[in-house]
Amino acid sequence: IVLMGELDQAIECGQIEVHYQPKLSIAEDRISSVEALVRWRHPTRGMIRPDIFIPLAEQADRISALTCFVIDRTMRDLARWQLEGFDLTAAINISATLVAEPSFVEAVDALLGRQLVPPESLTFEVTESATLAEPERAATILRGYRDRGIGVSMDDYGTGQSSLSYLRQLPLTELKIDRSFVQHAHLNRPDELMVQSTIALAHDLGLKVVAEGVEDEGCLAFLRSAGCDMAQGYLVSRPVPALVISELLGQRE
Ligand code: G
Ligand code: G
Ligand code: G
Ligand code: MN
Ligand code: NA
Repeated sequence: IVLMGELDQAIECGQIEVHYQPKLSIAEDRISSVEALVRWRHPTRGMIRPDIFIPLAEQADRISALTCFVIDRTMRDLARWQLEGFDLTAAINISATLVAEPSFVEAVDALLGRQLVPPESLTFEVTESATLAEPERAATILRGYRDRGIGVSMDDYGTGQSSLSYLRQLPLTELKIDRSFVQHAHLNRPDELMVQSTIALAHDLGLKVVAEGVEDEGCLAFLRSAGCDMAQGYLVSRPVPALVISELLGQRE
């Protein structure tokens, strides 16, 4: 919590950085999207991971300000990539506490109002925990984002309590299968079945499917044969700074 006293200043001083991890469109064999992942380059503590400071920011009521910074940074970087001619979208992680927060919608509207990128090129990634606490409230707020054109993705799918039939009630566009199921899906039958059936059911619901944690070629080949739409993981790239994304996109032209 001591850290939180420094957060606003850290944002102003440029200590908060946004890195991006690509999502590979499997059928097209190209990077079609990136996920924004925040980092804090602290002057004395070194690089602080989001798992450490995101929960603190949530508790200290700073998560809205931090997320607005991440969205702003992402929109600027994405606008530049789109100007360079790349057909790219970007995803931002939205904490459970913000999904339940109607006032955050107004902050998002202010950011969209600057028209840096079309809302259709943004996706919000939310977790099951965000929607399970108060499903109807979450569905209403997420519907508002969908109405504005923003995509909504269910992150870390499979680790929570929800079922795909429950997910049908949420206005989702995408489902991300958690890496714990993906990593060994080409090596182990139960994980293979879990991934295959999740892809089939998600497609029945009209959702795009992203496999997280793809670390080797065998896994990517399995996902391709299973009809998975996108792959994310160390095989494609670790999370990297915006400049490295430009290089990756340029290399593959
Ligand atoms: O690569 P990595 O260590 O960055 O990510 C760790 C976790 O931090 C992930 O679960 C990711 O969803 C979360 N995370 C990263 N950036 C953000 C952010 O801007 N907002 C929120 N709420 N979570 C984030
Ligand atoms: O929870 P979320 O999926 O939003 O966070 C992504 C986290 O997963 C980050 O910490 C990121 O560094 C990590 N990650 C991304 N790709 C891989 C991968 O292929 N393998 C492993 N082990 N971790 C990954
Ligand atoms: O050729 P290269 O070493 O970049 O590819 C590594 C693996 O990542 C390949 O097997 C390929 O399937 C996958 N890949 C596909 N598209 C991309 C991309 O746009 N960037 C990167 N880094 N890897 C990609
Ligand atoms: Mn995510
Ligand atoms: Na995830």
